[in-house]
Amino acid sequence: MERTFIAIKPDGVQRGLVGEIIGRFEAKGFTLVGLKLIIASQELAERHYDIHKERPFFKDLVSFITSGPLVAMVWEGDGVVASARRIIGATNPLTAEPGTIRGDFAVSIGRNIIHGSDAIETAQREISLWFTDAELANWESTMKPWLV
Ligand code: 3AN
Repeated sequence: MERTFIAIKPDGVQRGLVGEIIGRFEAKGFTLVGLKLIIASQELAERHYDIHKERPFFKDLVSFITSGPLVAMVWEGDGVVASARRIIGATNPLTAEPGTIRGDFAVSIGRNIIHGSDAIETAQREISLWFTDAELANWESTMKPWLV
């Protein structure tokens, strides 16, 4: 089953948007398989954003992402990587469509509330960076017994 890595960045947590954002993924029908509130270390943040290390905003990006608690999550479902990107909206919140998370709640590219993996391979790399196998739920073996 396809999985993606989603992080509600420190600005989203500080603005009290955690419930709203999780609700959008739940309502869409994706399954939550991993969730934790953490303050990312410098090393973890630099590894996560490794692809941007030559960009002029890299230092600010790492300092922002390590500045406070963030909510790291793994969501599962058919087509979840691409669908989550559509739910999140464009990188620049000013051009993100209304109805997307960034379109509804943000104005600044440097404070755009949420991260979502951009491809299946990226998702696999990011999930193993942020979570151990033991921290991820295997819904197939538990069968959601509380829904029957
Ligand atoms: P996305 O998060 O939509 O995949 P990326 O991967 O291009 O976008 O950029 C990663 C993060 O880097 C963005 N979420 C944003 O916070 C930051 N970022 C991207 N471009 C800029 C920029 N021009 N100035 C400041 N921060 C940026």
